[in-house]
Amino acid sequence: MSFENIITETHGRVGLITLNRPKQLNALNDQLVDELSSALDGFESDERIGCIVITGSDKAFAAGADIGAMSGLGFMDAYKADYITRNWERIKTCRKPVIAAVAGFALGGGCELAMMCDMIFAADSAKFGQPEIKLGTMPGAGGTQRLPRAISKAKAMDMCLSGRLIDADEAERAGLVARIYPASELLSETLKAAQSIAQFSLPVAMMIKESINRSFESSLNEGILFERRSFHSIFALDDNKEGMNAFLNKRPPVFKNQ
Ligand code: DAK
Repeated sequence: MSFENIITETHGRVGLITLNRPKQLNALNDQLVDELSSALDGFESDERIGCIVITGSDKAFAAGADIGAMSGLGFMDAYKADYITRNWERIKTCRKPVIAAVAGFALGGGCELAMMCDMIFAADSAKFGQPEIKLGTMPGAGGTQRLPRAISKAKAMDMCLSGRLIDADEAERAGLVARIYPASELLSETLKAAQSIAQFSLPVAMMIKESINRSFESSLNEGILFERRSFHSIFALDDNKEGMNAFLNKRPPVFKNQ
């Protein structure tokens, strides 16, 4: 498929999606979000892909929703069109692991997009923020919900109410970011990490992701029960036998994703 606002590539078992509206600092409009959703559909259904990376440019992962496109909207326009919602949800429902590789600005909807991914690797140049309040609006794609879960109520309130940006170090200290790399190494290191995840058993990786995500939606006891049943079911996989036999025979495992 050809896209106008994103670029897709495959690197071994990794699907790479690069947001590509450089003149608008990758501001997110309907078309970009539709394309992102189609690209995710493609990588999800491709058995050769085991992990997905979403990235932007050196200057911006994404500087938020497209303010020009939003500025003319009335309540009824946004409500009737279910503004942005439908395809944003596609990222949330992705079952394969997704890493956001963030350099430069990740603001507003851009920060929310990064948080919808399973983890964020940041360049030392990254800046995260929810500056919507400065525009007379509020986070609308999960910022008020995912930030407090990721970084505490105090930091979430600070970011959303002051609109101030935090750098990569502060984001890592707060727990928003999993790893930081020098900007020039961000993509290569992220692809390396993604390759490493993608060579493990895909059903096992998917069950780990599902189980961690379940922890946000359930009590501890229910979550542990979910984890235990998933763990039990993994004994049915050929990959489970392969992983353990390979260890016992001192050889690398060859997973077949079944
Ligand atoms: N939208 C549209 N264009 C943008 C943009 C944005 N968010 N951010 C930057 N641009 C454009 C600029 O207008 C400029 O265009 P030209 O003037 O060259 O034509 C170009 O990108 C370069 O920007 P600057 O000249 O401003 O570059 P600087 O380096 O000086 O500053 C900056 C970079 C990122 C600090 C600055 O551009 C900035 O503050 N941008 C706005 C950031 C922002 O406020 N973001 C939050 C937007 S509100 C929802 C889901 C999500 C959302 C809402 C609803 N639903 C599910 C319902 C999300 C809302 C938001 O994200």
